[in-house]
Amino acid sequence: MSHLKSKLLEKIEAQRPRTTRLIKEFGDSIIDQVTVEQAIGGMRGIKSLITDISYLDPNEGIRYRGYTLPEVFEKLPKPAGAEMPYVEGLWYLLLTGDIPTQEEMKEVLSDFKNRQTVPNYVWDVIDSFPSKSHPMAIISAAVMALQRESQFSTSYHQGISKMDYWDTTYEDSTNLLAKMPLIGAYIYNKLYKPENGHRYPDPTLDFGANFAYMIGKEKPYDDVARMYFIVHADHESGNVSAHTGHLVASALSDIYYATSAMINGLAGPLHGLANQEVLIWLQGLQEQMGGKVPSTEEMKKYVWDTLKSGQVIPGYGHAVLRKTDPRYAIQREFCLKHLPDDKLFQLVSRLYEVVPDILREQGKAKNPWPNVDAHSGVVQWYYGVTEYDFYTVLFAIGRSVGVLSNLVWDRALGYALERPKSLTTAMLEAKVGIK
Ligand code: HAX
Repeated sequence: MSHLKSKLLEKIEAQRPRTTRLIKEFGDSIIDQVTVEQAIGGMRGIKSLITDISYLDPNEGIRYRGYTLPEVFEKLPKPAGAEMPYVEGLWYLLLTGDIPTQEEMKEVLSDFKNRQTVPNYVWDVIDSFPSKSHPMAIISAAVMALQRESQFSTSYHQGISKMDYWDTTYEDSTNLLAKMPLIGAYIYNKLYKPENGHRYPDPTLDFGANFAYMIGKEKPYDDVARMYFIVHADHESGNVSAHTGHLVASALSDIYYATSAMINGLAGPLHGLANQEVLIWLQGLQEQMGGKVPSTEEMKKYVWDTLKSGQVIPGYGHAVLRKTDPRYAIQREFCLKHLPDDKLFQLVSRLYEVVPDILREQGKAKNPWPNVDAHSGVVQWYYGVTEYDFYTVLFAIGRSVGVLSNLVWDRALGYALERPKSLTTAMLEAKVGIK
């Protein structure tokens, strides 16, 4: 057993009695109440999911295993000469709660390399997609095709003990995660850069650098890729992608079914696709200006026109956050260092000075501040990844790190089949006294 896996088992064994005790001794304790508005309004804020992988504070933003994002970037080991840490190190951190040492890091890196072989039928599935298919549909299908490789599914049907479900789920999860950059890069090259051909990973490179290499990008895009995958990895359990993954896996569907489903949820414009929408929206502004830099008044008008036409301002607002997203701030810092004079970056920065006041004045959005998606497209665009349809695929690769580590823990702690209760409208009316 690898060091990571044995450490994980230790942590699982230490954690199990805590979960059992909570259910057995405190099962009836009340942790929240549900209002009519919450039941109709997308269950916003109801405390009914458990994860130790990450926690989202409305004001502070996300913490991974207790670490803020700046701490994660500072503490995780980095490849020699790199500014951003190993994605594989984040996998270690999310699974165990510990920052890997250099020695531990080496083992995880080599484990990932041993799991990179993608069966040919996956390339066939990708190749068979008709033109103009969205890359999110393609990656979802590619992950789905891999389901036949599931060790969990095989061992479940052989009758393994519930206590061991985590083991094959861990194997499946690491197997899939190691392949995600290869699948993403193949889709990118097929759709947008056929001249790159089918690039196989370089065994000397890590997760982020290999992705950069396979899509034909030079340094510092390897750091961009690492940063991008890490900031998008996890946002606790209630967001659409993480929750979908958890829900599907709660039926003991294996991680391939669950990850494909999480990708489908991420593909919506109110969730992951917002990063693509931001670029389209920014380009709309630039087109309207005919190449001229918009004045503050012109930007204000564009924002108001968007709102008046009944659309949302993409990249702003959040269901939980009430301050500027630290994932936005990290990307902004990167831009200040690497592309301070970029026109698109400057436009995004100037919009920051305009949009929150307008959203406040409009008085609808509970959070007028930017989220991660307001910034992510700008960085990609600068480094030549201008195919904005693809941005959510990058998000999906990053989000897999968080969702898959959650799924391993779901199995380890024996989390139950999800099955909330629904009411009819008439029942709800009767409950509040409407006759
Ligand atoms: N522009 C205009 N109106 C907005 C808004 C925005 N950016 N954000 C919220 N609102 C509106 C909502 O549409 C809602 O209007 P109605 O009452 O007419 O339905 C009202 O303000 C209250 O919404 P809320 O409670 O503040 O926000 P929700 O929790 O319902 O929704 C969303 C959160 C992220 C979906 C929302 O802020 C939004 O649509 N933002 C733009 C899309 C976006 O950036 N999505 C990415 C979010 C981050 C993420 O998941 N990334 O993957």
